[in-house]
Amino acid sequence: MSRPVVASPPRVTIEALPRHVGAEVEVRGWLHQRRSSGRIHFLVVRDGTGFVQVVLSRADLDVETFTRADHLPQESSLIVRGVVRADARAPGGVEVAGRSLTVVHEAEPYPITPKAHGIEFLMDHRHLWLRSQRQHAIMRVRAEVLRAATGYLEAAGYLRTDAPILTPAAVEGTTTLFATPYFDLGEAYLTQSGQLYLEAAAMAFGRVYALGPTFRAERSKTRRHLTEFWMLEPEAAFADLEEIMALAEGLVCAVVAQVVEHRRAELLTLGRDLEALRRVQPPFPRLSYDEALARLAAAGKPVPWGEDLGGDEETVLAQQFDRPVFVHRYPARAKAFYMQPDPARPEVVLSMDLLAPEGYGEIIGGGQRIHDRDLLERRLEEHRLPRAAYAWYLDLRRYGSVPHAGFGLGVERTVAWICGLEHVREAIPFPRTITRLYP
Ligand code: NSS
Repeated sequence: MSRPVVASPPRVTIEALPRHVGAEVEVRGWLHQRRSSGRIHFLVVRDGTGFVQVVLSRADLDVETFTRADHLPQESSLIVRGVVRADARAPGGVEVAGRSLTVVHEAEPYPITPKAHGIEFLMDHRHLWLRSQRQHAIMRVRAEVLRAATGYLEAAGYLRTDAPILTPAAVEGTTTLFATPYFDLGEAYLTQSGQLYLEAAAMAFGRVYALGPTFRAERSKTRRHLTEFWMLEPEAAFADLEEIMALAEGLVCAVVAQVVEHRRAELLTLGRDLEALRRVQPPFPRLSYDEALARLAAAGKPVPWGEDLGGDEETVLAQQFDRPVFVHRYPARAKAFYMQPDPARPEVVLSMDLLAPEGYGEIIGGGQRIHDRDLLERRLEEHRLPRAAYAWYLDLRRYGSVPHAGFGLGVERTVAWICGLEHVREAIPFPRTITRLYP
């Protein structure tokens, strides 16, 4: 067996470079930026875990490679070998003194340049825009939000069960359904929420949750609306509105705390005010719908009793507090068919929305579900929903029905708030809105 004369250096991610100071390593990635003083070239390389400056000296490379390095277009893919040096001024505290450079692919002129581009141009190039430092920071926060949130629910005894995406019926009203022909069975709809299936799973397993894409054919063109977004939905048997509000409060506090702890660098890259996030501590204020209306009237934004609150109203309310605020007990007629009426006041339901601070609006919606079969049947009729499609859902009220509650957390709105983004479209890798299906 032949052995290599010189062992190749270990392949190291940029994130791990500080643990290899003084050693020779190999880094594989893409050229982000470069500049040169003539005798020395500085290449900023990214590999998906971070960015590092590679210093190439004429003395260390053959003439051809050294010359080529000064002409490489942005986003060319590279393999660099070199020695890791501590450098207090460098981001991450290290740089690499390059000893060899292999160009894997020389990129064509890259369309996204350091000059400012319009948002539509960037969205048309979303498949490339994702490579930017800003998008990298957002996606890492998004991943941390999901890790923290699912970890919190798992620790609280919630079992991940997930829900179907193709469904026969509406959850959140029939006006926002995406329909698709479904073989010989008529139409199927893309799910608006996994809730109905989670209620079945909660009666089977007690505490459950789902995480997946949900869809709304919503004609809203606001900075808070996507047509495809991800929802995290816990559901608990033997639970009421108060318990599910406590779960939402604990979940949001845990998520924000974990992001601030583990993704501080990313939040700073995004220019996020960490103090605002550190104020996200329990207890969150809890306003009834009636109290919310009184506050809105006092702020010069009167809402007639019975109407749902819109984005503007949510912003006015949320601005009165330094942390998320619950609004509970909405009028029944403003909410979905499955909401449990308040026994003390049947014209309102045991629902809750959680409004994020700083104008980000509703990030959570949920509450207690109707557990009485007769009442649920009446509600289906009032909402003109086809009974046959909900027969299985009514069954849950026939075999050991219990009070139960749950909610849905909108992942993109939560990420947009924690990152301080202007629009939810940056909080998902490939956003879908009413005007965008590409890339
Ligand atoms: O319509 S929700 O308020 N509630 C439900 O769908 C319940 N069936 C969930 C449940 O109880 N299991 O939506 C929940 C959250 C809402 O607070 C927003 O944060 C988010 O889902 N959401 C959206 N995000 C982005 N774009 C759109 N269009 C959108 N609609 C809701």
